[in-house]
Amino acid sequence: MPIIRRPDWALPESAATPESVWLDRRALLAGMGLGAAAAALPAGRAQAMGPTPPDWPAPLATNPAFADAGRPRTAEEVAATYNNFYEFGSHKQIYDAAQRLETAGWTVTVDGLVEETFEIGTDDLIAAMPVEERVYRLRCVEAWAAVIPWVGFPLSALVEKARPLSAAKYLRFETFQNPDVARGQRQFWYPWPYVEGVTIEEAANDLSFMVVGAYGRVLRNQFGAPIRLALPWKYGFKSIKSITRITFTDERPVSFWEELQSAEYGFWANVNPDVDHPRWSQATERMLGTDERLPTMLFNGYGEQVAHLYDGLEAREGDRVWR
Ligand SMILES: Nc1nc2c(c(=O)[nH]1)N[C@H]1C(S)=C(S)[C@@H](COP(=O)(O)O)O[C@H]1N2
Ligand SMILES: [Mo]
Repeated sequence: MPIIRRPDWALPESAATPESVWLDRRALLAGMGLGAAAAALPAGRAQAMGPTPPDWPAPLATNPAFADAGRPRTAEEVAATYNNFYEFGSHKQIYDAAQRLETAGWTVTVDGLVEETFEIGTDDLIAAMPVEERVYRLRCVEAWAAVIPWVGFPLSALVEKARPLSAAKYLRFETFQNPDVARGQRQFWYPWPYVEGVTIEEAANDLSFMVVGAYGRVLRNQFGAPIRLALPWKYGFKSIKSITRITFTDERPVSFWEELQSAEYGFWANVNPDVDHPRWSQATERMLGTDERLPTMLFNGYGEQVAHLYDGLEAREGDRVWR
């Protein structure tokens, strides 16, 4: 794998965070200083990643099609201490704050253009779904990347269970809202709750995965417990955490980041090394836990499974397909 030296344009991730939408240049520079300080924290910090959840009950089979992500998997203590979860703060070390989220008794509501609306407990949902392990690459729009062994089930199985009407064209996902628990939600300038969406064809694609565990364990809160999405060919912000509602609709959902800054974060957000973010290059990515910059892959390397979903779309939507 070629290793690329950090070029001059490579902004630190603190500057690349979507939050810098709100910062003027002076504040941005101050933020870059803070980012450097955080990166220099002693290694011992990595041990504190919150309580250890129970192991996923055996048997847990790894899907052979997704057993090897082509790059070494990111160490659990690295992936679990560097997270985007703005409900708990607009920085990466939210693993402590996220422990305040109560996930016992969690339910997901499935509504909109379906034969029958229902609300189901995550435990009952998991019991009804074909759970397996898949090792997926994750590529954040901020140009960092990871390889994570998720536990979950195909979103297509949930779509089947929901029995959507033929008029349903999109799925709209919504995260919990509780500013008493998630202090980030007191930042009133964000359009809470976090919302994301996919087309029904994207949802039916085998890659779309509903995640309920990671690293062979029940999902840690900071990863978006008790249930989140993983769409490995799209920028990470599409992979919404701690889902409470899934609505089938004929209207394209407007996502959290799209509502904040549609020029930078669109609906499609497919990974592409050749289409830069307006404020930084997407040509390379830093693997978490390393200083290596590796080349970004088109569709994050999953083009064979998903490229056909976007045939002709670029002609209609231009580079929106890639942001
Ligand atoms: N509800 C919610 N989901 C979210 C986010 C968030 O802030 N809130 N951040 C997104 C972003 S930007 C990324 S890169 C991934 C990060 O997932 P990870 O922390 O499990 O690596 O979660 C995504 N899902
Ligand atoms: Mo992200």
